[in-house]
Amino acid sequence: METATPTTRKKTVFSGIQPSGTSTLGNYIGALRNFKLLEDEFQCLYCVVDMHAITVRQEASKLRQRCLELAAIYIASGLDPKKNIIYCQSHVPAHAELSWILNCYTYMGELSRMTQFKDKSAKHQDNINAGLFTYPALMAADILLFQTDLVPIGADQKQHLELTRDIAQRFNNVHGNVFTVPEGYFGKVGSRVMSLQEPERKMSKSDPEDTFINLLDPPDVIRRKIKRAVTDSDGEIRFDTENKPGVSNLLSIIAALEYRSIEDITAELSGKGYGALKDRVTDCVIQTLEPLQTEHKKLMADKPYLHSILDENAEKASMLASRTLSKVRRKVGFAEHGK
Ligand code: AQP
Repeated sequence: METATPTTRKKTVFSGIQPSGTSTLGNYIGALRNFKLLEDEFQCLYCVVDMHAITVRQEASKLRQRCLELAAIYIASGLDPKKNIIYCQSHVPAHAELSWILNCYTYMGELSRMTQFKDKSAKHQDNINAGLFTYPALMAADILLFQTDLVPIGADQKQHLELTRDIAQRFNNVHGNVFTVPEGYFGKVGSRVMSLQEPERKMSKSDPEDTFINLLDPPDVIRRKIKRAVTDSDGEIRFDTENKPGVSNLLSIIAALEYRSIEDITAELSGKGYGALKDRVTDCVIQTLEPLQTEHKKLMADKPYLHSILDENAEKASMLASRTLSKVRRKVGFAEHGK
């Protein structure tokens, strides 16, 4: 008689980026470059979260284009689309369905404490919509749908992940062990890359152009933006986020991109001027982005290929999602159908 060899399930990773603009160096350092590190050990799902993007007004034709652009960025960053499930959130309706259910397990008080909601409502006072408010319940659905173990994200998403964990535990307390309670995965340096113009604020793709490096910026634009980056007037290269946020941000960018410690980079540049610091950051960013940009250009020239990847992977994601969703439907008491 044959004995079955026990199969160990690979743990699951889920993360997403909004196609609300072209991704920034912040998205790259805080999230994207960590994705590749996980692809061998985990079953990874990397999502283009277009449903999150419409919590802020988007131009339809641009959003459509950016979804493809972001899928191409994922692949150009080195992710193998056969190994990783790279897909669009709106192609898998299970995200919306679970999100509705989880809305009913999320409290208004919790949602109103979310920093991103406060920041974005201040930025978009003419459009403080319910989707912006319940964004974290959709994010919880994204993650919990796949029984995710690990979520590689930047520091700005920590609060949303905490809420996801709370929602999962709350649901499990009522209905038994339905959801895996996920952990965050954060890089050692660079989990919060700051704006080049206001280094007290995080770098964001929907802020004015000169505040961020866009991953597809050509070298001359990168050089110009970094040259204009805000520093301070004391002229000393030292890491001190409170008193020298601009200089500290530039040091962190080099440290993160070269996987070195901040102390190491500071020692290397100590005694030099801010011009030298900026040249060093510029070279390092250009060098990092060059291969990604070359690959991205090739991919964008083959849209049918990109569409085929997204279609294929949406199907895989839907299949995985349906396992969790049917369990959830049963647990909450929805009537059976199709029997
Ligand atoms: N500045 C940042 N430093 C480090 N990590 C960052 N992330 C975003 N900004 C930084 C991480 O990138 C991933 C994708 O983020 P997102 O696009 O889903 O949403 P976001 O956090 O709201 O990013 P943006 O660029 O600020 O987008 P907009 O301007 O549209 O709101 C997440 O893991 C995030 O932590």
